Amino acid sequence: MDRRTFLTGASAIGAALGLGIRPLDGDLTALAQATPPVTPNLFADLGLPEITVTATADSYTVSESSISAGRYLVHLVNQAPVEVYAAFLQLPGGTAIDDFSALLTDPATVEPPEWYYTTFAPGGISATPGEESWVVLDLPEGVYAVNSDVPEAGLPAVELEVTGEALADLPVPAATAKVDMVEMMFHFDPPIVAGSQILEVTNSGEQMHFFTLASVPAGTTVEDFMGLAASFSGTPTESSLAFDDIQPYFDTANQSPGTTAWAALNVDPGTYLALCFVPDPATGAPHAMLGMVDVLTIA
Ligand SMILES: [Cu+2]
Repeated sequence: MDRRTFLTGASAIGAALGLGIRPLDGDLTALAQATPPVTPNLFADLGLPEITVTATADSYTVSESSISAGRYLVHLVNQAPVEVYAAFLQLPGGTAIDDFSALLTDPATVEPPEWYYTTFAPGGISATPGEESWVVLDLPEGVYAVNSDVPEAGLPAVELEVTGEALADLPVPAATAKVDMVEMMFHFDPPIVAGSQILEVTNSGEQMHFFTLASVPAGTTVEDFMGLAASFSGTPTESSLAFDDIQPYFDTANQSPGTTAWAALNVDPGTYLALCFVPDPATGAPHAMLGMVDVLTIA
């Protein structure tokens, strides 16, 4: 269910970024991923209950199957050979986890189910092969599909039942960087800096959003990105940015309007694109193509 493939289809640069598709020659060579530094668990002192999600080449497991509503530290351990997510979404009534898994793992699936961008999604985090990552999520009552969000991983989703009401007085992670997402922009305050930090990710908008950082060469501009993106739809471009210049670096999962999640982020100094590829329901265009893209110079 990689939103860059299953969820946006092959219609956009998002698909190209996610899969390493070269639109001009059709070569499916995997895109080299920049190697982020190891991210420590910055939430250990909060005393939050923990959910461990472990991915291997052929299994995807969640340490809990039934929990009380509340704020959780999600620990993703990726022993699979591809990047995977710990992504959470509520299954609509009547949708069986096996049916969702079948969609998730079917390489022929190119369109998400209609409910995908309107169901409740509290967020999530990815990890590169061999790495671990941490994110704090609020999980209200409901039946969730915890999933790898990557069809290439071929891993089934896992059902997680959440019951009851969360306590009112929950520990709040001490974020030193914040990103707010609305249509169609990011607002960074305080900004992301180099090194380890807690990044608070809030969706104040009306559509689903997520936050992705991709490494790009110094001097890259939004216009470079838009020019490259235009070339994917057949428009000749003068962009100095090449497809191979964009390297996935840090990914959060879909978040519904009104949600906040806290991710542990460790980032090297450099130049990055902030991107969201959730498709706009009215046009089908990924949010990045509608302006939800920024260049961040992180020092
Ligand atoms: Cu968005």
